[in-house]
Amino acid sequence: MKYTSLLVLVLVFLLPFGPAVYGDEEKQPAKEAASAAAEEGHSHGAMKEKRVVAAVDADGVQRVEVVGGGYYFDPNYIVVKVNVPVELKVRKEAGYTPHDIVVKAPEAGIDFAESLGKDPKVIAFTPKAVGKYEMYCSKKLIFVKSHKDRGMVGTIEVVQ
Ligand SMILES: [Cu+2]
Repeated sequence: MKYTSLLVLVLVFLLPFGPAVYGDEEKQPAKEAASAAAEEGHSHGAMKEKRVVAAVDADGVQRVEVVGGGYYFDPNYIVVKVNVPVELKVRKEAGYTPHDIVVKAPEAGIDFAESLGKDPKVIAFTPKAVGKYEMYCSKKLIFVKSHKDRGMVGTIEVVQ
């Protein structure tokens, strides 16, 4: 009962404002807005670990591709070597909901917040300190749980 009212609330709230909230997707039909909103209501993002150990390319750069979507990062556990340059090639799954990828670990030389688009974007950094650092999506719609709480969260582990 509670769940149904929440879903109705989300739908009622989003339908009229959908295009305004997601300014970059104005041409999406309202029908998709409704299904996107419905996803907000019942997704319980699987939190399975998808681990990748970055390989060092011939040019000495560790490259990892990351896809973000509702509500996951794939992979969501990325192991990289300290003091070796990293390039994360990030993009968003097809669809309506905006996502980003954020890591705030300036003490480790990792400090970025990038919106995800359908076209890949490269985030470059060189990790300076061994440790585990959280990556997450900072998006949140009013009245519903944040994307992070729904499973858009993961770890960058920097190893020796
Ligand atoms: Cu997100």
